[in-house]
Amino acid sequence: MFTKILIANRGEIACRIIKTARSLGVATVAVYSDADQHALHVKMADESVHIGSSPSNESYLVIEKVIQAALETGAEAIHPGYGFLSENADFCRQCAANNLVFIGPPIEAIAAMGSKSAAKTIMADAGVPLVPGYHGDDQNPDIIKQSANKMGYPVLLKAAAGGGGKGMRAVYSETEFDEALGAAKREAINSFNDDIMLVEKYLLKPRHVEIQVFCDSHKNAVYLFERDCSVQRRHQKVIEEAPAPGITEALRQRMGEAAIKAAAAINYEGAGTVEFLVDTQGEFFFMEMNTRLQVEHPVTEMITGQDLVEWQLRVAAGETLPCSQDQLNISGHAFEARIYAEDPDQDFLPATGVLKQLQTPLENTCVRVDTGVVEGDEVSIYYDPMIAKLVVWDTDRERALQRLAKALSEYRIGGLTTNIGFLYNLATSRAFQDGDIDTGYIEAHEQEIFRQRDADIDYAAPLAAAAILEQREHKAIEAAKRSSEPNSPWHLNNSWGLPQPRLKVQIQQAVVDLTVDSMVSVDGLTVASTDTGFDLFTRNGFFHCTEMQPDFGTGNEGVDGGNLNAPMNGTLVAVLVDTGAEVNKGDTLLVMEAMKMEHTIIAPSGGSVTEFYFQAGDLVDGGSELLAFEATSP
Ligand code: MV4
Repeated sequence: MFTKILIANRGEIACRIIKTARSLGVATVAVYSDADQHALHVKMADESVHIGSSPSNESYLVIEKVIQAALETGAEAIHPGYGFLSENADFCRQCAANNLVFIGPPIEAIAAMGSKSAAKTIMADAGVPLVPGYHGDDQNPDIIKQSANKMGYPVLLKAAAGGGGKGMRAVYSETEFDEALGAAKREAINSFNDDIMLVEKYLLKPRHVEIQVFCDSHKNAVYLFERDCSVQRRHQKVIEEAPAPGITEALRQRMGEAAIKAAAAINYEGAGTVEFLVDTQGEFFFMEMNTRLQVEHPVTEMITGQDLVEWQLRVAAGETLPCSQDQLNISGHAFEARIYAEDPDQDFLPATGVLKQLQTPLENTCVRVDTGVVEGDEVSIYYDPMIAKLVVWDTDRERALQRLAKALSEYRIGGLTTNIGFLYNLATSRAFQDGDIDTGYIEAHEQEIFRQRDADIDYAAPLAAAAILEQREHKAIEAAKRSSEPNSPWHLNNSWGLPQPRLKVQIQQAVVDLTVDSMVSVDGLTVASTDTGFDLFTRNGFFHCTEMQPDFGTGNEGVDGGNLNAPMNGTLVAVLVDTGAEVNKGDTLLVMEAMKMEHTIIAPSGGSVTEFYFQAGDLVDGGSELLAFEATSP
């Protein structure tokens, strides 16, 4: 086993790798950019080396700097994590040239999987099922079109160098073909500087099911079952799970064995993921192979009880696989939700800012939070705005999903916008609970997930009122405890002596006026205070709420020049105009404080206050006349 390794990454995956290395007694070296000077992964590592300024292409992606950091600290091996240099064949070469072990697959395997077309040719030769199509070197448009016509439409054009849906075009008829091919090639050139195209039969409503494989340098290979990553948004995974819903033992074994064949075809070593599309008939087709540890690997760890980073370190150090295939089993069900600093209501615009509040759900054997940030850290513009991966396990899918929803409702993040509400709505949506998922899930259930429907407001409004009154009750009790007169009736907050309390609340985009004639208590309701109001997590989904000052009016609406009464018991805190001074309709005359909120009393029309009956600091009973007002003649 290694004595010291360098982690060529940052954030949650760097912290995660350091944890396992530490458990194995392996010393760790972190690398960091200017922006990550105080980052958690730097604090966790035994040593750290500054490698450049904040932009990734001036730090984490600079091969020479990473290699230099490893050499100067005496690290024997480098773990690349995912992203950054993790699938960069040149980086692998330079590690080897400097006698540094690259904790990952051989260079040839990375190179072989770098092109979708080349990968498909290798897999076809290995007997791994492919989607019907063409992925040849002859890029004559007529050849590609003939293949499409022969397969029948719809077909999918894909860039061989592509990924994440870039350079991909669906074609529904021959008449569309030429334009679609041109567009796909232009996008491919712009994105990858390579416009080699392949064409496939377009599978409708497919599932993205991937198999975790592991191979050592002694020709041993196992699969650690599957993960379902179908729930994606614009080719970014949102929630992943293991095992995949609805996959039979027989299909699982067939896919696992096909994945092993794929790995063997490229003499694979280390952790790898073979991605398949599964169609509505239960047939599976090779999509691509990832030659790195995936972001979503924790769900596999939760159902198998294996530490995949430990496996990586052992295999890279020349050891044999820790388990044989018959020693691996699936236990229970796991989900991973990717918590992001982004605004789902602004088309998932990345959010930046300081994490003023950051409290994770209580972690235990069933709840795991992989994160690279702590309260007070800044989510910057330089890197992927993932805050954490929330991973949960339970004995079956239903219980695991309940645990996910509960954990999401317990997450407290303040200071920037997150996707937690979106994740909660997704996790509690009916079809997701039923396991009825495919790659189009989010688009197909957008209304339910984004919950912009006003209909929900009727459901949420009384809950919001209950939350506010509950919160006030709690504050009143706390205030009484701190008071020299704890039994004073002023500390009561149970609408004592008040007319029906009125509340004004913004719920999502709707503003509602509420007269609350009774507390509403609903089981399964969680209220989370945030810096912009409070969040309701209910069985009908997530609602962000902001309390607004209710418009109490004057109590003398329609009475021109009438006196103005106190809308409720309270304290007069400020008189804002002089007696006799001319005022306009709507001008603020005085401010009261009641129910821990300020209430303004405004001029009902143009005119002047002829007399104030109270002064600042006075306690005022609800309904008392506050002042005499003389309207100017219309
Ligand atoms: C497909 C497909 C349907 N039919 N290929 C999307 C990006 C890349 N991973 C491959 N992708 C797809 N390839 C055929 N022949 C549908 C997708 C697809 C998809 C696949 C997995 C997860 C999410 C997806 C979202 C949109 C489309």
